[in-house]
Amino acid sequence: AHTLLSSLPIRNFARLPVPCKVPFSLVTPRSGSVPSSVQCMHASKISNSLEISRRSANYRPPIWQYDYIQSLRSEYVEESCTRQINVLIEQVRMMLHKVVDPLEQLELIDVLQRLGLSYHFEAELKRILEPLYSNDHRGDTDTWKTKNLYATALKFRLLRQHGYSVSQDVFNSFKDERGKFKACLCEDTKGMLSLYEASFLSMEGENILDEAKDFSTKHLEDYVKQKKNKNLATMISHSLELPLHWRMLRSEARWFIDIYRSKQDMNPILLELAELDFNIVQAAHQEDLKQVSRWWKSTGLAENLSFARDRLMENFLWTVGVIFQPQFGYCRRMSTKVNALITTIDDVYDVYGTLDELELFTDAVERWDIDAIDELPDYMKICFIALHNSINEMAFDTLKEQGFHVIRYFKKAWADICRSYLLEAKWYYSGYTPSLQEYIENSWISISAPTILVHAYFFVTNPITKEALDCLEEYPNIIRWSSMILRLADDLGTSTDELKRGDVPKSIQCYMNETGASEEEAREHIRFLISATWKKMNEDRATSSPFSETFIEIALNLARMAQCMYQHGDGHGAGNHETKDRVLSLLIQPIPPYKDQRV
Ligand code: LA6
Ligand code: MN
Ligand code: MN
Ligand code: MN
Ligand code: MN
Repeated sequence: AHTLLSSLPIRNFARLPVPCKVPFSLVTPRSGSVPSSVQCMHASKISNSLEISRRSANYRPPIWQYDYIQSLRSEYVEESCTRQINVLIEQVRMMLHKVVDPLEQLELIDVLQRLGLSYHFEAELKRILEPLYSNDHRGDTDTWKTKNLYATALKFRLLRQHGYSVSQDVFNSFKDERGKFKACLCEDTKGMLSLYEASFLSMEGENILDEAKDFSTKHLEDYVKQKKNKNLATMISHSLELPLHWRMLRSEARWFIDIYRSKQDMNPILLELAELDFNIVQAAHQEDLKQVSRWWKSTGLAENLSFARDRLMENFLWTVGVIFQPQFGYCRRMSTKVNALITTIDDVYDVYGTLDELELFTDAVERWDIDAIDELPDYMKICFIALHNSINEMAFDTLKEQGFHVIRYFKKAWADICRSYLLEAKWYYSGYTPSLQEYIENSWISISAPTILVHAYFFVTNPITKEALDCLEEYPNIIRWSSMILRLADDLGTSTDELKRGDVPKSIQCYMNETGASEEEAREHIRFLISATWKKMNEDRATSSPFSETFIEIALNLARMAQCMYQHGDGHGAGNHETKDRVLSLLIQPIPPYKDQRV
């Protein structure tokens, strides 16, 4: 066993062509540490194929059973709902045409977005925002804007969200002669909240927005402590927990519909539309879920690889976070398959497989050749064929529909992720703790976001362009930043359990090892890196790219979904009550209509 371990191919790490470009250089310097000498702790685990002792993650069984999923029925699939919603949509369209006051226009847009309705009115929103943007740039001085922090920040946020380049200087008029935000602004809590939300659309180096964030955060925290206005305090606590710009859209819509219902100036038409739309969209999601759960059952992976997480529902929830609009059902169903395969294969590498087996599996994926399965143990044969069949079938869909042969992009994405998994397995078995930088260079791939996003590109794009494909192969920045946030959020939520069961040191532990920081300091640093990455993502989104708005939104939403899933620990794997409640409120239970409650 000793020889096996000491001959672990540390040197061969160089052969692994995993990290291409470094996502970005981290704040800490690279440490000079080399892989620590090998310990024989894990020797028994890989010594003899007859007595392999394997790790176990003791994952809980799934909460949501196949039969339960198949039994889901929604009354919102009916024709009468479609008729009713079309009437309401036209009423709101009229509303959008009638409103002329700029602040009222902005507020209407904000409410529509929060209620999850803006996807019906994209053209109208553009028609309103365009002149609001260009008037500023003609030098018109709207007094409402320079005097009103709430309105200025709201306008700034909405314009940036829609891709307009607005300078942070719009906030200069709220500063005093010493360059600090004016103390009197603290009285304006609504303005503070608006400023706080706007500050999350910042890019690197925008110091005014950094100050705005600190300034508003501090005052909002104070406000919550005073317990004055309960409704406002609820809104503020929610924002302080996670800003709007970082939130999963569906979850936010569900939350905001309840808030909106009890608002004094609530518009009943908007509320009725929001509730009906939510329920109709949910019904469409249920149909996707039922279909893809039949696929999951047919793979037999849950029974045959019983050491792995059986998380079909959670895997589906990710896709709803990534793209919720009803017309993207194909993307949700295919992405759920990708997620389920990733979740399973990740456990093969992290929990169950021996290093020898993992080498073979990685090789099979790189070759993408069915003949490669001969040498694999049975459980890996099933896993490989499920992967091979499912992904080839997706590639076939694209070939059929677009005449485009995409398998090489899929293959590369799976080879990249498996190589990154293998490197982590080698680190684990050799007891090596990388520097944070070295860890990140590999783990932004091993978190699976590049694989998810490369596949998603093909699920939502027609026609596919050569320009985008060239960019995709190299993993464009938008994919890197999204991956980085997913990785760091996952580490915050899962690394405690991972280390207990035996896994590579994650970002938190790498940073602690490198700097001597405490766990809490390390976590703080990781949260700081998440913020820094969001700024890069905001910047990237503002520059031109060969990708559609839909694809860019998918990348952003993946990061948002990660922050939602790991907000209270491991929402993906552990089966915690937060995820259970989220599944219930987003995917299972319709909103009881407001009208019924009035009767
Ligand atoms: C997280 O598992 C997991 F399975 C993911 C790949 C997260 C995102 C997945 C989707 C959308 P774990 P590791 C399917 O925390 O081993 O085990 O990379 O990932 O830390
Ligand atoms: Mn894992
Ligand atoms: Mn892993
Ligand atoms: Mn993890
Ligand atoms: Mn809890």
